[in-house]
Amino acid sequence: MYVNGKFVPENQPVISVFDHGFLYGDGVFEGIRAYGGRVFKLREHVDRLFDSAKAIDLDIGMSKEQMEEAILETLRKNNLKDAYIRPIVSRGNGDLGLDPLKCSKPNVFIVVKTMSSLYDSTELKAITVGVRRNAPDALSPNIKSLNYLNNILAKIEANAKGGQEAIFLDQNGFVAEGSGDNIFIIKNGAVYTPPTINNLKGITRATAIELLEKNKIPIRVENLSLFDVYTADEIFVTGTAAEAAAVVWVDGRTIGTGKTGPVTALMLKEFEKITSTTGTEIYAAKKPAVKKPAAKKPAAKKQ
Ligand code: PXG
Repeated sequence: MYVNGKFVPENQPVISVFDHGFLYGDGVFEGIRAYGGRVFKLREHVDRLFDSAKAIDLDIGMSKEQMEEAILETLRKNNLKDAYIRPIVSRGNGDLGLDPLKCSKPNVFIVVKTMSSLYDSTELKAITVGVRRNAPDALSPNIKSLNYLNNILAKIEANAKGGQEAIFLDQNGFVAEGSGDNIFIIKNGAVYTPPTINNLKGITRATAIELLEKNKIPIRVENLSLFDVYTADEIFVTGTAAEAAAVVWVDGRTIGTGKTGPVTALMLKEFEKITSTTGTEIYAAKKPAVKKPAAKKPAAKKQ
């Protein structure tokens, strides 16, 4: 993995107990996927990482180009073509007090892993959880921060109530998102998703909207209620880890036919197509010098 400009074995301890990301969740992260040697929506993820950092007044200390190159180089060092990529930027080492001014420089980590699918099935049961999504005026859900306790609480509740995914409502009772994915509802041939005031500006969400528009399926961004969830013809969730998955059961109600519906099936197919044909090449032809030595050491430790 990448740690502040160096590559180190992934099992090597690299973080201090004084790191404010560890102590307070004071930092930001991204979750990115590579498919068949290409990183999907790399620039969009790096843009969001920098926006999250800006929102918490954290200077990452490197350019977006440098961040992209560090991500690609970490993948090359590990000879990965299909991977889950986790850039993490914490406020850095401080003291046991809250004051971020005590942290002189951020810590930057990039962890890469082979990826297996998130859920056992692409037909999920979801539970509307009692815990509300963080209010935008408390901790904006647009910030992909290292403090995911709100999401973990939702997941705990969904697990306890027999669901594979949680559905969050916001403080006003509007549908927000899942614990790690955005939500789409299909009714009478049109697709609906909530505005991003109460959820993460998902990159898969934006891709899904583009794909729906390309297929001339009406897509409307509006506030949704639990009534809309329970009476939907289909529901799907989107996320880098989840990709697109059907939600076929919510709080004891069967959604539509209880199987993956036609719009969700189309999205799954379109998503497979776009992830396998687009993205930033990891092993671009202009970098043969990097590729060669990497191929010579098959037993290299994972970095
Ligand atoms: N909402 C939240 C709260 C997320 O964390 C998404 C939506 C989807 O965004 P993208 O840009 O990926 O389409 C996310 C991101 C996990 C896991 O293990 C999921 C995410 C992040 C970290 C871990 O399920 N999803």
